[in-house]
Amino acid sequence: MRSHTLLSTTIAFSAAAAVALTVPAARRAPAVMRVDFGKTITTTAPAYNARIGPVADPAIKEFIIPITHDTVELAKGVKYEGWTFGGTVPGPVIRVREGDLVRIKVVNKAPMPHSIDFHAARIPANVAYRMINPGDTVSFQFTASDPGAYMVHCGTPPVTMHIMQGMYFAIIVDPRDCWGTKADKEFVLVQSEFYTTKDSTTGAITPDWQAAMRKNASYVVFNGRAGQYKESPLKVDVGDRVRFFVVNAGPSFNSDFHVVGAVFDRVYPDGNPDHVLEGVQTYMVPAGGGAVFETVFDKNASGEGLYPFVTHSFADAEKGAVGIIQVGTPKVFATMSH
Ligand SMILES: [Cu+2]
Repeated sequence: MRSHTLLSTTIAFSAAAAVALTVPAARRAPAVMRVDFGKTITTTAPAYNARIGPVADPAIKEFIIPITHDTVELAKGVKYEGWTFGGTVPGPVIRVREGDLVRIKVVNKAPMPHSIDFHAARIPANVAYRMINPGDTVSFQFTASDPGAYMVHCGTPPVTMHIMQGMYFAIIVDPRDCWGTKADKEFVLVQSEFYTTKDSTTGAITPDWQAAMRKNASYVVFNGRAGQYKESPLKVDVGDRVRFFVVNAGPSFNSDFHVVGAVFDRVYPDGNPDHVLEGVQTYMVPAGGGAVFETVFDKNASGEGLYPFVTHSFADAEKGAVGIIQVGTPKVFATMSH
């Protein structure tokens, strides 16, 4: 199982910047950042890396995204044959800036047709999002003109099946003029559901289409695995302003995002800072939507301690959509009700 972070993106950009410095300014080509999600590999253990680095500077960003069928883990010890972008569920995070030219090349290395659908793009769907047969590629580009936190997914029918099998990831479009606040830590959380059953002969965990049609989820998760951030909390420091990019991949549930023990001083529906809300307890991210949440873990308020994050639709939290934010190094680990 593989995973990727923007760390490698940042490294790639640093190398490109170093080269650019040696070229006379008059002849310098626009800087291009290239990332191949088949090669930039990091770990998913002990949890999918939710922390992301800042957006890279080059105004042209190219991404090569392989589609593969890979073994993933839906909950501790529960292996599953997922369908993926880049080998993990969710796939790698893409981070660009408003106004960037985004070039996408998707390579279908899986044994069946798939496709891709960028919610951040304004583009003819019949061209960019067409079916990609096994062994084929599709390439397109778009200008990221709308800041936000967006879903990317496979759009091959039945879409419910391709999403519940794991074919989604987040793209963040930073506003041209930044976010208006300076975050000390940033995390991406992609909520989604899995619908599974156990094969009576092989014992394998397999997709359950009927359960998906009844919206009877087996697991509801953040970043592909039930409860992973209960065992591996998201760690921040006392005093940090923390920005969460929450994308809801569905395929069918809303996400009622909430942090126990904190209040969001800012929420940007769709992730667009023009939509700012202030003083928010819970905000609903629809299936296929995204939002940005900010809070400060101030020492005089939500200071050192443990803070569960959940979908406040609690039947879904019971199925795995819950994690912990650890602020500082609390000495007493009390049993919590979440
Ligand atoms: Cu697909």
